Amino acid sequence: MSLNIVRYENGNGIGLVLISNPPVNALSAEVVAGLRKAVDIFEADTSAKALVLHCEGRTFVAGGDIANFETPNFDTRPFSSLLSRLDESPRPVVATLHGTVLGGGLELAMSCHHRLALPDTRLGMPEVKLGLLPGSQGTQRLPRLVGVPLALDLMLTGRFISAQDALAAGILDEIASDDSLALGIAAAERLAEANLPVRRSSTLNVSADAATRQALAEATARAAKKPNYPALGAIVRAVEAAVNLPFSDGEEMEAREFDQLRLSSTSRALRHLFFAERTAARIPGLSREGAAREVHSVGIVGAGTMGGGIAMNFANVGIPVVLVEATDEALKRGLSVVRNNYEASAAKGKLSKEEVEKRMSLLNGSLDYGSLASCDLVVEAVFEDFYIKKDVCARLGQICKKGAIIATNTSTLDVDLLAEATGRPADVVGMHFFSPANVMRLVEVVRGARTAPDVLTTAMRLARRIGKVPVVSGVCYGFIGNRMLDPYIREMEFLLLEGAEPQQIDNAIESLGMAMGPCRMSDLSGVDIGAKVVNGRLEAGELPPDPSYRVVVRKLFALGRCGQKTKAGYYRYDGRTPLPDPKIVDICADLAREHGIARRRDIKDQEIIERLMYPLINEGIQILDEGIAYRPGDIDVVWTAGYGFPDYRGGPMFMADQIGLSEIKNTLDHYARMRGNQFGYWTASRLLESLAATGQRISAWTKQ
Ligand code: T1G
Repeated sequence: MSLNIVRYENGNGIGLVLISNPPVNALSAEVVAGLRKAVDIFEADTSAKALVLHCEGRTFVAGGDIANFETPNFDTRPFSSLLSRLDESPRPVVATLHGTVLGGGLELAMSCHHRLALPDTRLGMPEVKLGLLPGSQGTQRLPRLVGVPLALDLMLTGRFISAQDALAAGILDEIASDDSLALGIAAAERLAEANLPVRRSSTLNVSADAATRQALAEATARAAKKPNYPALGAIVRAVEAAVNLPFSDGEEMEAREFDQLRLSSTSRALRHLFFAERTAARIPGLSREGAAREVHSVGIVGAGTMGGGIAMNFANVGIPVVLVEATDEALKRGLSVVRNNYEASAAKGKLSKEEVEKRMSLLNGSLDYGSLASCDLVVEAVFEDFYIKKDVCARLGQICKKGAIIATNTSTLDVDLLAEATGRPADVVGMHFFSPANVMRLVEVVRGARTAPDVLTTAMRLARRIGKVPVVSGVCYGFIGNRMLDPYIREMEFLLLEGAEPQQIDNAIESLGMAMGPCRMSDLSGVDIGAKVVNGRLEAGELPPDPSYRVVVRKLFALGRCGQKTKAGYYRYDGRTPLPDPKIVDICADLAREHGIARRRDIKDQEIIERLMYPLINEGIQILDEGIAYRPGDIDVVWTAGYGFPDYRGGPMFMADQIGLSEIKNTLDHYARMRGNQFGYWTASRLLESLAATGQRISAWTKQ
């Protein structure tokens, strides 16, 4: 048989199944059908003494085709029954592994009798990251091969393990030095010749010892603490079935759990984000293989919190960095902060001491801008002040070599103006990292009006190379994330003036799943930072003509209440612990009186959620209409990867479709009536209005 995707051959009495479904040999319906046909032929091919399963391309099967799970009647059982046929085959079945053997791919491999892998193969069960559990006997075979504790660890974390660890654990039978196919065929011949009973994972026993019971108890307790991730409990129940029930009963229970999880809101949200993060890397009108510039060395101006964190991202992947500061003292301080960060990772066992030194050796400090002249890309990460950044950009425009890219890390300033200041705007792009820059996955890549296509492509690829999730934004105040944050924080302050307290607001928002409420977040990032931006925009005449707009942050700053760093802001602090502070109530009451804002005691959590989230969603839809963001999924990636938005809700645009755009529009209208709409705070964007009126979803929208 010779279908493009799955082929069966008989080479010298050994059956060979070759899968070729780029890019990752995902188990599409065609692959499963092709596999079934190939096994039919093998079972009828009496001249074949054994069978070898092999994949062409970059990896062995990397899992089920995630897009398939949306099809209404998707069922894992046909694939599972195919695995049982391999497991029960009277002739040996060998799997030859390479690349990333994940999910359904590992389930396919575990149904075979012998598994060999190339040394750099990685294996895992990442279904939990999609809100699923292994749905094709994985929860039954893995515990039988490696024991319950490790099986639970792998399935509950979704982490990958190396071929060496998989060999030690009992998943692999051997590691192939190079030609895994040839060695796989040799293993098949050896097993056929030996004619000994093969190792069928379904027949292995699962130990029910104390370690098993303890692992199950701990996993059950942990799963109970995360009700928004139902896959955790399902995995534990399926592994318990592997311990207590016959294989076929455990398999059926697993399939039922899968069927439920597949339709769960959490899994649908996580599957949406899986593709959204990858789609965000695509730039409309530019080929994915389009021209890009080489980046072998990076310069960073500013060794403060952001500059140091940014530098670490490049050193982490072996790119040398020149870090430039104005004074030796600032440079030394910046480098010592970086070293402390690395040493903290080493103390947790995440890095070896050698790795710390290797990365530190890639960071070279300098007081001389001239040392940036040979860098392929230079990031300016100096203080968020237009005139300071403009001067730095002008100097970089002169100093950086021809073809070097100049990236600005600004979070609020006009990238086009900074690009013009360099005198070479085509070489300029925004790369807005999020603090802490060595931890947060999001980078907003800001496409200036004159940014050259290859510069944009380079910035996107470089962001992915350093392990970030890049999203393209057009030039506007606050780009995507901070612009949507503006109405969210505006309403937080108005609610404080109207009588809500910080802890009520934060608790309501954190009950929605946000990692941190707005008051706690403001105290952490610095009330002064927020106040300076607001005061700057006030001076520039960019604020609404509303005297009560963001008066709270400006008042707190004026009182020196800058947040955690001054032990008081929206809260008072015992160390890093925020505690309700009666003074904030007095401050807000006084401000309310000054501005003629009535106080009330009937503010409910639902009102808080609606008044913070719906204007945020409305602004996001406006951003789409303006073309600042390419797609709704891009906005979801920004908020889940950069602002602690709960991934199990898929992001603000995905959540908007769950709420319903008409409901959002009607609620905005409600608050317009209740609060007045003199400054347009509650005006629905044009696009929201039209989508709501026609019953459409935002996730299906694309800019024509
Ligand atoms: N299904 C569909 N498409 C997939 C895919 C998958 N499982 N994995 C990758 N892709 C696409 C991806 O969208 C991108 O497409 C391209 O491949 C390269 O991916 C039945 C139910 C394998 C480690 O969760 O972790 O098995 O953008 O950019 O960085 O019990 O992809 O090029 O058009 O990520 O080198 C379990 C998910 C599924 C693995 C490669 N498996 N994939 O990383 O490339 S559920 C997973 C990954 C399951 C069974 C259960 C990574 C990777 P495009 P990429 P990469």
